[in-house]
Amino acid sequence: MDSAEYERTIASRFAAFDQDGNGYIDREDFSGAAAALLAEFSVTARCERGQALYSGAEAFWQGMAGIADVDGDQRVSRQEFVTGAVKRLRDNPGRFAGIARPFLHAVMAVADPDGTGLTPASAARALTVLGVAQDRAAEAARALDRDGDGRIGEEDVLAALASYYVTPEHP
Ligand SMILES: [Ca+2]
Ligand SMILES: [Ca+2]
Ligand SMILES: [Ca+2]
Repeated sequence: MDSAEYERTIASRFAAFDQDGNGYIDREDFSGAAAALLAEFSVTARCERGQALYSGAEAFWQGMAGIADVDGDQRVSRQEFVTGAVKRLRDNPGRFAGIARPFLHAVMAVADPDGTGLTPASAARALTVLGVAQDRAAEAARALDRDGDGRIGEEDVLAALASYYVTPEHP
């Protein structure tokens, strides 16, 4: 994959972060995603899991801004996302996983209230709330359960996220 193609792939990920579709990734995209997830899974914002989700979302935003908000205007433009992602994450997908981890941990707690492990069905609901088309969400959720035991672990999600957002798929 040449570098222009890589940048196009990264640019296509932008829309997944720009949850409200206003052309920028900013704090509201992350807090809005947290609010939508809490509503979907009937978890209140002020309980422990709700608070963890909001602080995970804020940490994710701060990490994203630290990597990509080059001009410091508290929003990440498409160009900043492409440049930041290409320059700083291509060789280090683990860094991306690091900034996403608290949010993912909190999402999984919200979507797995009894702590028995995240099911593909719940993961698909979470992905749908985050804007993934329903059939693609179901497919992606099934793929997350790599060993087919009906449960999805945090490492499964982190690995998939790093590869989805940062590393382009190889043909
Ligand atoms: Ca936005
Ligand atoms: Ca900016
Ligand atoms: Ca599994």
